[in-house]
Amino acid sequence: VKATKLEDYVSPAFLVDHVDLTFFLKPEATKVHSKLKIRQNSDCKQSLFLDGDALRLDTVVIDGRVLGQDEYECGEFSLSIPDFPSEAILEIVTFIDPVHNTKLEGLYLSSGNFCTQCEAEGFRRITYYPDRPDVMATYTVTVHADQDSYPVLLSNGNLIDQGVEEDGSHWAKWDDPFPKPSYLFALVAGDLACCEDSFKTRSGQDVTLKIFVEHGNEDKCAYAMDSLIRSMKWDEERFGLEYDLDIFNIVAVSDFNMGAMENKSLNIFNSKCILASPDTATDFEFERIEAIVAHEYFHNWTGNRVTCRDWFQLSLKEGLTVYRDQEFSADMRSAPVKRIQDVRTLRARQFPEDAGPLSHPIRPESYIEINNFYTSTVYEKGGEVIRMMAELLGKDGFRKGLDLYFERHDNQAVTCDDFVAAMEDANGANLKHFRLWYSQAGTPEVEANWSYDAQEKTFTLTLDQFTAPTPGQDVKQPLLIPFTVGLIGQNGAALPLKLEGENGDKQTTKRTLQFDQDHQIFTFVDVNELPVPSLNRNFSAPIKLSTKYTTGDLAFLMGHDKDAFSRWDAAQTYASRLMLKMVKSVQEGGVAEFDSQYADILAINIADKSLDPAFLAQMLGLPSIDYVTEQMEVADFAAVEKVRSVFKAGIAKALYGQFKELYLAGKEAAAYSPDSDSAGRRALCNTALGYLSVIENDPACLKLVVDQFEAADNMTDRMAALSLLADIPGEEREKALKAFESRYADNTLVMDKWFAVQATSTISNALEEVKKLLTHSAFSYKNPNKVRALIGAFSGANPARFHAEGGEGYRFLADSIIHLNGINPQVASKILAPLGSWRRMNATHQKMMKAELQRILDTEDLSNDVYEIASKSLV
Ligand code: BAL
Ligand code: ZN
Repeated sequence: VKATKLEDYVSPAFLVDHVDLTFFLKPEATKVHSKLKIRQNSDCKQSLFLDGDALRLDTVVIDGRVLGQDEYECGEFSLSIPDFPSEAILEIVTFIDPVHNTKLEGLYLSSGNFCTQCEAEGFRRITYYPDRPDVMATYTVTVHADQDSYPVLLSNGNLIDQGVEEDGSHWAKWDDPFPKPSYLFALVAGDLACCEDSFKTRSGQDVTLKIFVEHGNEDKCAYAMDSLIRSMKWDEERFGLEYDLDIFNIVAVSDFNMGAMENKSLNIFNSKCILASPDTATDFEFERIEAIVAHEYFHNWTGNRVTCRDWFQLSLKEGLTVYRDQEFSADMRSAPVKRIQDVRTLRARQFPEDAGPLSHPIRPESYIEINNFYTSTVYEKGGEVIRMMAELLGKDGFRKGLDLYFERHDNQAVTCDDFVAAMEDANGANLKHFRLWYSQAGTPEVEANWSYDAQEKTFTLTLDQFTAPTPGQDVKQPLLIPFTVGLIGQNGAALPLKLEGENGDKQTTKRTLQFDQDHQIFTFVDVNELPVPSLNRNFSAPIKLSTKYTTGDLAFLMGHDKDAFSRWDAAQTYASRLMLKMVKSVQEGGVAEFDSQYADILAINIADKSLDPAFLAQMLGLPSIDYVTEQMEVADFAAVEKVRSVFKAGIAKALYGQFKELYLAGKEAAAYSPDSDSAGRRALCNTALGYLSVIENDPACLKLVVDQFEAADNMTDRMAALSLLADIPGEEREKALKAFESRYADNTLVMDKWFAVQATSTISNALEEVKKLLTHSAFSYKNPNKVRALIGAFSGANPARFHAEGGEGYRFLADSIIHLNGINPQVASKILAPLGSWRRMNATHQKMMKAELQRILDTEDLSNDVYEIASKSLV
């Protein structure tokens, strides 16, 4: 198996100026006629090389002349034509088989409708083509299909013609005037309902907005449409970016490998990222829909108008677009809560990835299968890298850099270096050292120490950074870390921050230090009292911070830090520290005793009426099992799960009265609305219910949960109650699961939640239940959402059951991956990661996990996707 390497990049030998595609859609044998206007891109004569996969070649024609079979070479994954003219029209006819395309890459059928997914390398499964992002062409696409079965025919750009044939078929012709790489090509044909709205751009252009869904789902598009309109307006206001065509279409499909895809003017979405109604979607899902609709729309500029030169540059468009959608959500909702949620996700997904066998820089240097690099590192850490640049250059400086980037590179395929160069040149800045974030993998560990000199009135902050070796990178350099700090005085006031040697009277109480050496000392002067430092405020850099905070300091920050993120983070640090102490005690044969001081500080937060309910809900949320376990030398998920539940019960008992009050007050709130404030109130109310639910031997508390489940008028409250009940064995649990199942049996997306809630349950026989559910009529290995909801949720979000003593969790995951390898390799390799965490386990678990990885590697016909992740995980 051959790896593709960044250092081997060469520009394409031939370019394509225009693509003219004609499709005759048939489920088993779709005919694709491709007509390419090609020209040579280099001086030396070369063969024309085209990518192809799972295609049946029919004819090849150059400038009207049909080629004989000896005039080209057709391999399993390529078509090459020697002595290709320096300019020519190449026509190729191929046949493809969409109905048997279970990989869901290229053209396939979902619920009887044709749709495509071409990123990263799916276009080669439609026709022979130089399938690489630096070949950008304009496209004209004509789609022919049976009119009754497929009344809606869509492709990129504008509809320029359509007609009906005598044989019952009809056709539509689409033209996209913007040059684009093949990965942005899209086609949809089906029997779909449509919701329509419009948007006037700030320069007065009317844009028709359409969302196509399966019939019966028309009532679940309103939130996605509203999110789209708000995204379009926000991008104009914040970044001066306007939409550039008369039509913007979104299609929601049930079978989709990703969340959504930004094809030019024809976004295709996983239906779970579009469809929402109060009865079917939780607040979390409404929020995710808003973010993903925005993300895909924002790609129109950051990704489509300016795209990637090669797939190593994926973070050029993904990191930047993640940053943009995060900023959008922060403006639409509570910015501090959004930041906390994003950091939670980064810590839960990216930090473990960067600490494990699959660690890679945000701009990887080598891959076997590019699908494996749509990772949390490329996306979320990539977003953090952009955020750090914005922090260093300031809001206006960042905007100037982005303006220059578009001015220089519109309609081009470029690199991450081009982006950083635009940021530098627009600001007269030097980001040479900062660029290391693109090439160096691993999460930097920063240790902060400090001392206060009461006589000199100086506060000395000493920072050390260290990044552990990662695969292929033994030696690490110090990074430029923007480290935002504040000093808090004894009464909670922000103290002025003046560094030694600085002149002037300018007083600032928050500043970002440029920390760029292994070891660095910052001395603040004129500090009139002993402060508590607030560090890496708003998570200014994606690092792991260790400090010498006393528990008193942490309690103080939890009550006084004006930086909401750091206030929350102090709670996470404090709670983890206490839990780890309890784990140690349990492991040494003692008992896990809850330290009620922690509850006392939470009580102060609950009493603080100035706190936004959504933020208070975050303050009350405990660190996850994974987050706590990650801080152990040898992971012991069972012990952490046990201790965490004792810790939670301890808080619940200590603050019983407060939680009851919070809960009852929350229930009095106004009628349901999906808006951010209402969602925040529900989050707080359900957090309180979560605590009440763990009070043992209190039928009144259990009744609260059951009553909420039965009386809920929205999915957030219903699901919150169901997930609490799912952890409490007994009759009420079974009754609720049955009721939910019969209520939503016809709603495939809601059934995913029903699968996931059982897969992540803490009950002891969760795995047996999961195995039984594999035979449930609503489950299908062919639907990625189902696989992720049941198998992915069990192995990725139920750590204590997955790492069960006997290794049955590992065997189950390996069996599932081996089965899925033959159906959908992309989905199979995406759920493999938990097996790669063996290094952190004890010897017995290590052995079992490695044996399962080996069993996967021994599978016949192993896909490149699975091979790459399994082999790297085992090394
Ligand atoms: N480009 C793949 C889906 C997304 O990141 O928007
Ligand atoms: Zn994206």
